[in-house]
Parts: sequence; structure tokens; C-alpha cells
Amino acid sequence: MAVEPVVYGASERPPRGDYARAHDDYTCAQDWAAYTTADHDTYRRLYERQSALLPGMACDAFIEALPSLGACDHIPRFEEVNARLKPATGWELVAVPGLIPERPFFELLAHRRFPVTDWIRKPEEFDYIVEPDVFHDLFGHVPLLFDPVFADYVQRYGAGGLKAHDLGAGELLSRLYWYTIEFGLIQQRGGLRAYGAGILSSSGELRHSVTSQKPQRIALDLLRCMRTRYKIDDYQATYFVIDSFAQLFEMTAPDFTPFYASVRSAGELAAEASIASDSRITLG
Ligand code: HBI
Ligand code: FE
Repeated sequence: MAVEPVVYGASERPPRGDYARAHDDYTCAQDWAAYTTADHDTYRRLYERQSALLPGMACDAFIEALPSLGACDHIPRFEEVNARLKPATGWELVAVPGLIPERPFFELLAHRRFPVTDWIRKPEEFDYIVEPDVFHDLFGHVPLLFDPVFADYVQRYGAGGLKAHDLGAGELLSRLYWYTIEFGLIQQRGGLRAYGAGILSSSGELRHSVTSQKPQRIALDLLRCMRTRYKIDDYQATYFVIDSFAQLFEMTAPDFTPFYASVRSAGELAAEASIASDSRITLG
């Protein structure tokens, strides 16, 4: 069944993936046999470069779980990852042709099914790609799905997303996704580390987010976070910092329904805004 592609950001850009092969829930089969030698080589080179950058920059849970992805010299078969992931946390990877609309995206997460784009960037896009590809989705997102508490957070996020979508608050909640699952920082023994997939799959932003004096770092506060717009085409101006995945999970336990009204009445903030109530974290 053919489904409509979605493109975030530049709507004039033609969608990359082949949505004609997707089912009604936007999942499709990972056409593993269709990857070329060059595709596998791109994955291997990205994996090699990125894994070398992790010590001192990525959180411990990510570094510990990374080998669970299996092969680093070719694009893994999602089924093989699932053979380890399902018994670990009950999550399973499903292939998708690319970005999918909010509602089906939340629906998959709420059922512990993580959508992974199956195509890989071209060699000339090695350093930068606008849409998520299999390297971002797999290398960036999947290791932390092996962490039981983080895995529960992502499912809770999906369930909350379904509710938010029906309340017309999907955009507000998507800022929480952005500033935690994509660009989150965590304070762990030894210092500040990255846990967000957008950071962990980017060679430039990893160092920037953890070591640069340029961005501001603020202790995660839900209201502050959901008021804040974000950058889709540049390094983040603001990063939100958590103490633990347990803190993140507990913070998102309440029903957000009354909360969205507070976010709306407090008003939007620019990505680089700084306000008096911010609890700022400085590099030690
Ligand atoms: N689809 N494949 C895919 N990957 C995403 O990260 C994604 C998506 N659709 C919607 C979406 N993200 C956003 O709405 C999130 O910010 C919630
Ligand atoms: Fe992502």
C-alpha cells in the first residue's frame, strides 16, 4: 500500500526514500540485498570514524552497548540486531523508507518498535546529511535502546506523543524528543557526556556539544525545553542536561495534558534564548 512521504524543513526538497514499498504503518522490508559494496563501505567508514571519537564524549551506557549492533564493517541486518535487542529490552527495529508522519511515528514507539531508515547516504554526503539515514538511525539511536531505563523512556515518549498529537500539541512534545533523544547531554561521573543520537552520529557536533564554550547548557526543565525552538541546519545553540535516565523517565511520568496550556501561555523562546530561571551548567 502506497503511503505519502513526509519531508521536514525544506518542503520543496523531494523526499529521498521509496515510500511506494511501505505498508500502511509506514514500515517496509529492509532490502538488505540491494545495498552495494559502496554502501557497506560508507557504513564501515562512518562507524570507524565515529567510534574513535566516543571515549570521553559519549555516555558510558552508549559505549557499552555499541558492540550489540554487531557488524561494524557492513550495514547490519535489522533481524540480527533484533535477535539481541528483543531479549534485552523488548524493543525491535523496523525498517522505514525515511521520515514518517508524527502519528505513525509515535504509534511505533509506543509499541516498542523503533523505525530505522534503511538507505544510506552517498559518499559525497559523508560529513553531512539533511535527513536521517541508516547510519544515524542505527548507530545514533539503537545502542541506548539496550539500556532498560532509556528504553522505557522512549516508549513512554511515544505513548505521550499519541496523546499530544490528538490534543494538537505534537509540535510542543517534539521539542522534548529533539532536546533529549536527539541532542541530550548527561552529567555522569567524569563529566558531561552526550546521549542524543543527533550528536552521537555527527563527528562535528559531538565535540562541539561536549567541549565548546559557544553553546549554552541548561539543566533539563520540561517547560523551558518545550518552549524552545531548535535548529535543524546548524549545531544546537542550547543543550539540555540530565543527571540520569531515571530522572528523565520520572520527569515524564505525569500526564502532560494540562502542561501544554502552560507552555503556550509562557510563549516560545528562540533557540539561543537565555532566561533568568535557567539553571546553567558550565564546563568544569
Ligand atoms: N520519522 N523515520 C522517522 N524518524 C524520526 O526521527 C521522526 C519521524 N517522524 C516524525 C518525527 N521524527 C518527529 O515528529 C519527532 O520529532 C517526534
Ligand atoms: Fe534521529
